[in-house]
Amino acid sequence: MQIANHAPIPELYVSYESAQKLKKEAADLKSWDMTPRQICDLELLMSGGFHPLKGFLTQEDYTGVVENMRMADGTLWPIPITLDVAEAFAEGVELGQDIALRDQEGVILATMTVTDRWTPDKAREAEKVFGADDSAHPAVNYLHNHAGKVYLGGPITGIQPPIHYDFKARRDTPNELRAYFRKLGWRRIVAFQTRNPLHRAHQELTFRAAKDAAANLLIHPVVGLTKPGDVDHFTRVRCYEAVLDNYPTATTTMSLLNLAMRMAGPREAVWHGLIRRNHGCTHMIVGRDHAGPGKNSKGEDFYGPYEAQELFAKHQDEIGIEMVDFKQMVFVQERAQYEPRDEVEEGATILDISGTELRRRLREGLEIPEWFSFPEVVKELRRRYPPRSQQGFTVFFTGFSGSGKSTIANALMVKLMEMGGRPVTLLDGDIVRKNLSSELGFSKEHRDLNIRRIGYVASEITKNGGIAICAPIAPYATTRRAVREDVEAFGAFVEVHVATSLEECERRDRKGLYKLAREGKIKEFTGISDPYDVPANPELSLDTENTEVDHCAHQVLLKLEQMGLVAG
Ligand code: PPS
Repeated sequence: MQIANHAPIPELYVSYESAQKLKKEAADLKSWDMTPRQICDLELLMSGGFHPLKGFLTQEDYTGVVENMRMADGTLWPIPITLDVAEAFAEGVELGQDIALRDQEGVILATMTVTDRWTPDKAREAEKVFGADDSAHPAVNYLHNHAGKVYLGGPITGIQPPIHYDFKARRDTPNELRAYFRKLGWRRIVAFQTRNPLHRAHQELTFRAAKDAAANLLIHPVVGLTKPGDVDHFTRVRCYEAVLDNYPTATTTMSLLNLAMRMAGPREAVWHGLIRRNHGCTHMIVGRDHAGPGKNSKGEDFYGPYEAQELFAKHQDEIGIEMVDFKQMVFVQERAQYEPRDEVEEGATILDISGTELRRRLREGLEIPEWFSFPEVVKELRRRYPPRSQQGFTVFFTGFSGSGKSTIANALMVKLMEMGGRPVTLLDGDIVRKNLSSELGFSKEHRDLNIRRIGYVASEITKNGGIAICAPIAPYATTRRAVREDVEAFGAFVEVHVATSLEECERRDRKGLYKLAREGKIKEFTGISDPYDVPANPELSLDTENTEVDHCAHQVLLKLEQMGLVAG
């Protein structure tokens, strides 16, 4: 049964007194520490955002949802809301048993009576729900590589909502939004779902959509989990707040939705509609490629551009919300204004900046014109994505003992400090072994641990805008690759192979270690009695045998300049 948009929606919380009591009792229950995605799902289950669901899906409901988007009783529901757990945990749960659901700090948020436990056919779920069993789809990747093997289902008793420390005043439950609409006398409300920063074209299209539908506007951005690689929600919310000032105050409001998106295109659009209906909206804007996951492993789109609109339209009455077409707005140069693309006069000059082009301009510190976005939004994005020459990065030297890594790394550090701008940290092999890894030896396991620690520190430095210079032997290619991945999540990783030959290192033998290694007095010595994987594709390879240290460091600087990491 659908609930009128101004009436309250059922929540799964018990009263305050019962919650206090239940919380104490629940401390003795077997408990499951939920993943970030499960916490998002639980919040919307408890608040009524996922109404009419009463808990994590049972097996029968799951099968119906996967196979034909319907619960066992026929209710439309397109996305499986499942509690995936580890096999070992599932084995210890009996049917009919209550379990406690905790957040990542151990706070009990709810209890669940486990009525169902089963091992799902994940390939089938991927095919039916996401359209293909292809791990290029973020939700399929999650399903196969992150989600537990077993699903538990059953009704939830809500104790308290997950705790949020950020943007508290901007988060509303469905009933809070319904009450707000009721108070303001808003009876027709268009929702705009988004996971991206809003620019002028979005402002124009949402404003126009609301005007066309003779409705008020709810900007309803997702701040739970979105597509990997998206602009983080902290930055986005600051951007949204700036854009909000550009709407007439009496017409528009914004609220943050702690949803874990699946990027399931058409099914996701239907799901978004149901969620918005529960939040008291009457209309929703659905655009081209709504909630699209990007390209599949063959480089093709997962869904057709209008599939989401078609599926939504088909179920519109049942969803209980009217679809508003997303009009693509473009800037017409001659008229210095935004117009729907299909209404632009022939021969007019259309200006547009794609997402890729915007990222390039941010990266290179290039101009982003006023017609494209609001100055406050651009300022926030520039703060978050400074040009490469202001971002953190890591230079990772690798090579034999005595190859000259430390000497060149030191020279590079001094040169970078002379240039100024960013803090520089040297993580030299010997220094790290003294301060971070003093308990470690030179077995493969210990060397890996040592390098992973260096990688972790370097990635933190990179994340926070500094320069990390690392200079360990780092003999294993796989470990170097893992460090590269850690660092590249936040900035550039520049691998420099100090390619001094073993013969030359041994000839120099500055610390007298090669002699001891040859005599067998030092075991597992790199190059003598332990392996060294020569880097296959380093950003730079240095020949120290015929080149001065100063020149080697200068070559690294030139490489950094070429990569745009330091200003030329
Ligand atoms: S690793 O493999 O990256 O963890 O090594 P690293 O932390 O860079 O430490 C290398 C320095 O330790 C000294 N040393 C040895 N090196 C290699 N193998 C063995 N068995 C060994 N035992 C001691 C050596 O002085 C290395 O210093 P560098 O600065 O590389 O010359």
